[in-house]
Amino acid sequence: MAFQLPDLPYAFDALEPHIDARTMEIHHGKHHAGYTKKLNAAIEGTDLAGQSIEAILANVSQHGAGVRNNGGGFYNHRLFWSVMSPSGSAAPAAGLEIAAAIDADLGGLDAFKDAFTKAAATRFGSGWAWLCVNAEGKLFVTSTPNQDNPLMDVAEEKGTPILGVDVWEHAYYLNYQNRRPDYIQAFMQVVNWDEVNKLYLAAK
Ligand code: MN3
Repeated sequence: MAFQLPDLPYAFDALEPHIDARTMEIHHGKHHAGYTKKLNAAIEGTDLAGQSIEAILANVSQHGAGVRNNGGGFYNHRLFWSVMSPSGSAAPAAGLEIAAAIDADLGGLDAFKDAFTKAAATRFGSGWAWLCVNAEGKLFVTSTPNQDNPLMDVAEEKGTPILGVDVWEHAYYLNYQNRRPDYIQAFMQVVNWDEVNKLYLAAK
């Protein structure tokens, strides 16, 4: 069964003014659709067809660049849409387990935001910054180049992503041009912490 481009869980303009509608429309309808289509083409007729995306990424070093780039692109954007929301916020509700974990593992919300923002701002060229859960169930912040992610066996730091921000220019250039830090700040205003908390509990 082929991988499917997921519907956006909100309208293209739902994240304005933080993320503009035209960027969302192109990003989902062209970029994510493209990764999904090319992933399906890369695995069609191989023993990867029918595997979960997580299983494919876990052994991605054994596959070609098409599987690495498009498999990562498929997974990363699917997570990205889900961790933003028009009802998102800059901080998790105090009662959520993720709030306590950020305090315990990362030294508090401000320290997390500094680390995450720095990881996103300093990723040279194209890539992603991540909040992840490691094998011991602890949170860590990291970044990866291109469409790589921490599920991949090629990643420097491995774990399960529960929050990710896309810092490819296609994610922000129409509205923010070269001002990546402004885009990162805007992203941080629309984080769907309920979803991040759900992903945290599932990964832990
Ligand atoms: Mn993208």
